[in-house]
Amino acid sequence: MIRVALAAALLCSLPSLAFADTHKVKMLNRGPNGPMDYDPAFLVVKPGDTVKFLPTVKGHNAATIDGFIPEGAEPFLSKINQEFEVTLDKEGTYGIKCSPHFDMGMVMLIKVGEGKADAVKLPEKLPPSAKKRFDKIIDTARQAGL
Ligand SMILES: [Cu+2]
Repeated sequence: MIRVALAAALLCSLPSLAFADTHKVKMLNRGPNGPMDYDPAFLVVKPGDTVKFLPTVKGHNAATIDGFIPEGAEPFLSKINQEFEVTLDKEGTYGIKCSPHFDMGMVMLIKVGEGKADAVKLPEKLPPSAKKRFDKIIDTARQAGL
């Protein structure tokens, strides 16, 4: 009996695993949004999906921005020039920066779960170029209906 219950519990948890996706993000010296860019710079993913950052061009990384991740989410910091994978479980908005190019506006947004770009609340303290890029990313996402 216990064995049957366990098997049922396992089966019930399988669908979410089976449909978890991996999303690739290129790190670039120049991208669709300008110099020092992530492509795409706005991602909508499901809880449990994985985001893979690709060192397409040398000199970049991906790190969470302090105070700009969902409550209870784990911050992360990848090494420069290295491919990096992170699985995002907590729903909400993740602000991502490239550590060496944050001041130049190399940032992106990942939305985990429901919600539109309009609902993204930017932190108050951001380098001006990062704020400008976020505004552009949100505007583009809004126009695309995201
Ligand atoms: Cu960079």
